[in-house]
Amino acid sequence: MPTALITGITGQDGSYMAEFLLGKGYEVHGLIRRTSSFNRARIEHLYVDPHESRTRLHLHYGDLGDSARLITLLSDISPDEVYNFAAQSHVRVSFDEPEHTGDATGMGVTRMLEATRLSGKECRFYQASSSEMFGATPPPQNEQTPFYPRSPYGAAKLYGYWMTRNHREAYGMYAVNGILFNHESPRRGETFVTRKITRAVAGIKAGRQEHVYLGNLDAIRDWGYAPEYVEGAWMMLQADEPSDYVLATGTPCTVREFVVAAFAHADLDWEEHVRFDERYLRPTEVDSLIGDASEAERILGWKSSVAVDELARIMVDADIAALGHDSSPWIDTVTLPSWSDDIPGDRRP
Ligand code: NDP
Ligand code: GDR
Repeated sequence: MPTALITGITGQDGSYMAEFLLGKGYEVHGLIRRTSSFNRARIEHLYVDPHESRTRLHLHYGDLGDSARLITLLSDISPDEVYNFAAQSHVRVSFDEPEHTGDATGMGVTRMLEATRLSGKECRFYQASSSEMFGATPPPQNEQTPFYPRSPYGAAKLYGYWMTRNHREAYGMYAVNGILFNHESPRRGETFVTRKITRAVAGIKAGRQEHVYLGNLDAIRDWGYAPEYVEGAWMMLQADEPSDYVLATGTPCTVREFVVAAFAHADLDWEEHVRFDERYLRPTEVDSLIGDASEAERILGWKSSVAVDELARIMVDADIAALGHDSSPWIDTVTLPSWSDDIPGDRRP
């Protein structure tokens, strides 16, 4: 049974990856942060009480800021694959918290790479790199495109990208960068623009709110469906040779076009409900990201299949359904297990 460690398992991608790997028969370990209230809704449905039956999902407290903890965990778990999804992942927030973003999103990668290297085991390493690294470089963007980050987040990801490449070249590690363009789902964080829009559509439809405040509607993004992208990340670690790949749909869409699609799906007139708030503008914006994922298709056989209009419909439907039974949109409330262990970091029986 292969063993994987996922950092950022409580986030969108980490939760889909956990689900995907458990489905493939992996033993899955996840790094979680200690928080004052539970934030495990995205993986709640995967939880099995270890007191009652054997589980292949194990959670461990830790933080990308804590090298000693990471070194101990990596040598203890000794995984075959590491998926480093953990990061301060919000671009706008990175302008408010540039130092913290540099530490978690940038230096955190080095800590994970070093902990993996020092564990002494042959282990494949996936780094969640980002199309934000292309920043101001015009589209289409692929693996050969020069980088020009436009935010503290983009700069931190670029550092992580190069550290990953350097570990591959310096130490012969199987360490790769997935340069992923935006990918969304009903599990998307509520303050990223697609989810903010689809939640607002659901709220307006239900009569719970009247307006949603947005920033730049002209930005162009290449939005895909997250479950397909985590499968692509896994495929990168199964290839014969380590290499970096872009994953994208290749289809441009403005924020405004996403708004139109989401509101239209709920039979709402967006112009009656969308308002502008300059607080959502960024000091430096990334105007246009459109990926060219032909290398991933050629070498890995990966190709996205969910188009952006369908993505908007999936997300609106999930948010409307969630409002109907007042729960998270990805959880079936009837089958919900409850967390009972207060020491999820403990792997001993
Ligand atoms: P999320 O914001 O949904 O999840 C981020 C995860 O990282 C959460 O589990 C969070 O934990 C964890 N985390 C944050 N800081 C730390 C830390 N210091 N130590 C340990 N864990 C930490 O991100 P996504 O799932 O959307 O993205 C996954 C990764 O892929 C991120 O690195 C992101 O930057 C990158 N990426 C995402 C893209 C996208 O479109 N989604 C595109 C390209 C790259 P907690 O729940 O406790 O906050
Ligand atoms: P992004 O995603 O910055 O591309 O980073 P986000 O959804 O935050 O913004 C996309 C575009 O929408 C514009 N926008 C708004 N954005 C937010 N969040 N809120 C608003 O109200 C709003 N109004 C307009 C933004 O200016 C931007 O142009 C995401 C993250 O997942 C990163 O971690 C990841 O690396 C990149 O995608 C690829």
